[in-house]
Amino acid sequence: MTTSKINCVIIGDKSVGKTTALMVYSQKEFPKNDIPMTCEKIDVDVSNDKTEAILSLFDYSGKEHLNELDSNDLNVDVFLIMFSTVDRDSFENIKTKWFQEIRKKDLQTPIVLIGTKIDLRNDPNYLQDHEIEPITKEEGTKLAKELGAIDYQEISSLSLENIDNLFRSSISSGLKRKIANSKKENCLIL
Ligand SMILES: Nc1nc2c(ncn2[C@@H]2O[C@H](COP(=O)(O)OP(=O)(O)OP(=O)(O)O)[C@@H](O)[C@H]2O)c(=O)[nH]1
Ligand SMILES: [Mg+2]
Repeated sequence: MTTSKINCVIIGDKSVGKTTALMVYSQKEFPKNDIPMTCEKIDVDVSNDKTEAILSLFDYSGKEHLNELDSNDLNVDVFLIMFSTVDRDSFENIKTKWFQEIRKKDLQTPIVLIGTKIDLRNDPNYLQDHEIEPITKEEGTKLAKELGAIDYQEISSLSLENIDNLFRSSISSGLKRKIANSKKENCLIL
């Protein structure tokens, strides 16, 4: 059995919880100590009975621009774009910044849209204290459809809600993309 390598790039505004989500997925608990700005790259063995696969997660700081990233060299199989469900600016920036930066140079690679920190969205005191109008599941789903994202997922790294499901679905999308690409390459050789 050959091992597939799925390259997954995670982007989104500063502080939406990208690094935390990766750390929680790979370590299965909310980080107790300070969270680094990025964990740069984590490789997770996601093999099962049928497939041997490594998921390579590339983490970028929200300060960066995708233009500055070498996404061609990375051979991205799936992009995860994250916003915080309790930060409307981060939601608006999906459409005006992150989505455009991806599609400017890459029309094909699948995108999964992710709303983070749903534990805070479910906390009426937090919403009231910070005068936040949270982003609803309907709004997230609508934006994902509008942008042609293959999936919309909501997570909480604090309660671990939906974390495994998110990465499972991303692996499956990345693998499909990889298989489609390798078929194309084989056709070219023929
Ligand atoms: N309540 C709650 N807090 C979270 C969650 N995920 C992350 N945080 C907190 O949000 C803050 C920012 O998290 P990071 O993971 O550093 O965010 P980031 O998107 O990597 O930010 P940059 O690297 O600056 O782009 C930290 O204080 C985390 O503890 C969550 O699901 N729930
Ligand atoms: Mg980070």
